[in-house]
Parts: sequence; C-alpha cells; structure tokens
Amino acid sequence: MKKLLLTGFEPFLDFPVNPTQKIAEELAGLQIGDYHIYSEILPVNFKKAGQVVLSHIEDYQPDAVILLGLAGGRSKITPERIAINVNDGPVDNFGHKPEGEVIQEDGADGYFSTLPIRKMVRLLKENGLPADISNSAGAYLCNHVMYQALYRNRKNGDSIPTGFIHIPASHDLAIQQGRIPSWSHEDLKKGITVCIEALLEE
Ligand code: PCA
Repeated sequence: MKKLLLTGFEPFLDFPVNPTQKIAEELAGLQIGDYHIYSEILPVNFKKAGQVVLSHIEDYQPDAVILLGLAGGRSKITPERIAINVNDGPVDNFGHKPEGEVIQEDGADGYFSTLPIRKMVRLLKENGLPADISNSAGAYLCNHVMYQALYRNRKNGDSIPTGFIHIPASHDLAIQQGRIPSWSHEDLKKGITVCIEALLEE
C-alpha cells in the first residue's frame, strides 16, 4: 500500500486551537483510497519546521505529502498553487519574526504544488464542500514548509505529489476566537478525506 504523510500544525498567534491538528490526528492510521495515512504535527517555528518536515519525509519515505494549515478568515478549503522563497510575517511561537528572509539561497523564487489541486477543488465541490485554488499561501509557516518540501523534491529529482492545503476555522475555534467564518470539524475532515481520494490515479 502507498504511504501518505499528512501534517497539521500546532496552535499559533491568537488561535488557541488549530483544527488541522485534530484532523491529522484523527486520520492517522486510516486507509483512504490507495494510501495509509501517517500523521505528524509541525511546530510553528521558522528555524525548525522545515527540518522537521524533511526528517518525516526521510523517515516515512511517503508516496505523497499533504501539508495542512489553518487560514483563519478564509471560508473555503483552498489547495495552494505555489510556495515562494521568502519568510515574512508575524512572530512565530518561538519569538522569531522574519522580515523578507530567503528560505533557500539556491532555490527558485517559487515552486508549484505537485498535488492535483484542480481535481481536489472539483471533487470538493461535487461533495458539496466550498473550495477554490489559492494563489498565495502567504509568507508565514505554511508557505515555509510547502517551499521546503518542494525544494527537497526538486533537489532529489523526486516527483512525489506534494503540496499544501489551507482550511477555514472550525466552529470550536470560531467560538473561542471571535468573528471568523467556520466549518464543522466533520466537514473539514471530510474535505481532507476527499482531497486524499483525489490522489487516486484515474
Ligand atoms: N497556519 C499558518 C501557520 C500554521 C497554520 O496552521 C499559516 O498559514 O502560515
């Protein structure tokens, strides 16, 4: 059976829970489509997160990698199109606030997702779940880990499907955090399951 590395993130900034953590934890060990799911939670730490994701890729030798993150304020599930070679944004959980740092000196300005993002969006909508391709993952941790994983693949000549999906807040988070759009945990989890099913070869 094929192996999928699925990651979520820990809570960060003023989000006391991160819905991607619960989704990754609940899907761990399941078989979805062709894939056995191996889940890990990444730290919101610019200095460590890249290294952590790469070591999970080395350990599991996955056939596909889906990285998940919260985009508080978005109202749809949004597979990301591209990761860019820059760290910028608010402070991380370890006190680091980058201002326009280059992620990899010898890296391209950007790398496109190698996930079937268009098919994911189509299947999500067919399953009644609002979705769109996003053209920017920002320049915070989510972009960072997506860039690091795609840089690694390019460097190693590895063509495994790899990319990032941002999700809206869960109701649980919206209750605690205030006025942001939210989805039920069950719908968010179903959405990610649909995205994993999209990896099946036609
Ligand atoms: N979302 C943040 C980092 C962690 C997370 O879940 C982001 O969009 O960069």
